[in-house]
Amino acid sequence: MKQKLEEIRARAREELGSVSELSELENFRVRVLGKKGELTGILKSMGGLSAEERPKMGQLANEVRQNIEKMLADKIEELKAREVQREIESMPVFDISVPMDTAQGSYHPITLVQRQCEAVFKSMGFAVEEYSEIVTDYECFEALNIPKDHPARDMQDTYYLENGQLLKSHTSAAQNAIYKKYRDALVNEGKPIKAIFPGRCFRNEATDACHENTFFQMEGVMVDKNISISNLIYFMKTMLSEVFQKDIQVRLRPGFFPFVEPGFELDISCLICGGEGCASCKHSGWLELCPCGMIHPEVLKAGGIDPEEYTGFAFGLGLTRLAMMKYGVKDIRDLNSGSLKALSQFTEDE
Ligand code: FA5
Repeated sequence: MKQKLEEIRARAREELGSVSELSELENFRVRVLGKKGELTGILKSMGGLSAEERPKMGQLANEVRQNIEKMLADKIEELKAREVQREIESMPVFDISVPMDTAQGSYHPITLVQRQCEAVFKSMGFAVEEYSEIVTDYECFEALNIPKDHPARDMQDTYYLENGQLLKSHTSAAQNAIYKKYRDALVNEGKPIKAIFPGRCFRNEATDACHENTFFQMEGVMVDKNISISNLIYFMKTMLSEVFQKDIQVRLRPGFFPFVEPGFELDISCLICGGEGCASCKHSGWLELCPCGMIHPEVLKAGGIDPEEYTGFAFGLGLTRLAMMKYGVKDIRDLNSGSLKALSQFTEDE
């Protein structure tokens, strides 16, 4: 039996050495290690051995089995690596020096308006900040004066991860971190906090011509001594006139957000229908674009800023809707469609 086992091991080594296709290995496994395989057959016949011989042969048989399993696993690895290598070698070689003969790509309309807004705010001394798309409940709600069970959460149902974090439903989720980042410079050096932070937002909501479940906003905050609503209005006006490069009709009306007091809705007259009413503006002639307001004292406190000494404004510009208005895109869903035919029309400024 010992000899048979050694023979099986030697033959397995030889056979595996010559296999060159992964598909052949399954046949080998069934033939040698399978239920009716050679090795299993030998194990079954061990009943006929003497009590003295049995444990020795049992040990050797196990050893041989483990050896063959290891050789098989190594061979699978080797052949898989060879397959990947073959695939890499069969890929077309890209020569970057060859002139392009196909149409050039173009920037997404949202990227274009985001860059335009960033340029406007940078020129007015605002820093541009980036913030994670995955945030904590504290950042997205609690730090913004929206405690658990507050009805304002219903408007911003989002997608939750198993660890309790969530995909941010608005760029306001970065406010707390921004205040903490800049408060020392504000308090110790008297530098006002001026920052914008564009980002992707997610909401669990039904989509229509002006609502997406994934869209972009651009938050802006300014905090200093004696900041008032007139500062807020000045920056909003400047941003809109620079982006649109023409007069557009806006209206400011009261709006409720737990993190500002007072709060406003800033709407623009729909540029798709000229204010007559259409699907893009839910037939109202106006599109909610940029809610804003004076930062609530509780929110400043959560960011480590004394509301007795400092005030500030915040706004949450709907970048995706701004792109719709700027480029005359009637249905917001086209912007996420990935349709190159639709999106490649927008090439200005780059
Ligand atoms: C907010 O998200 C507040 N965080 C904005 C804010 C910031 C208020 C700072 C005050 C101070 P709201 O849910 O209304 O608010 O969204 C703000 C803007 O984002 C909307 O006016 C709209 O332009 C855009 N927006 C909101 N939901 C969607 C959506 N589902 N699809 C596309 N754009 C949206």
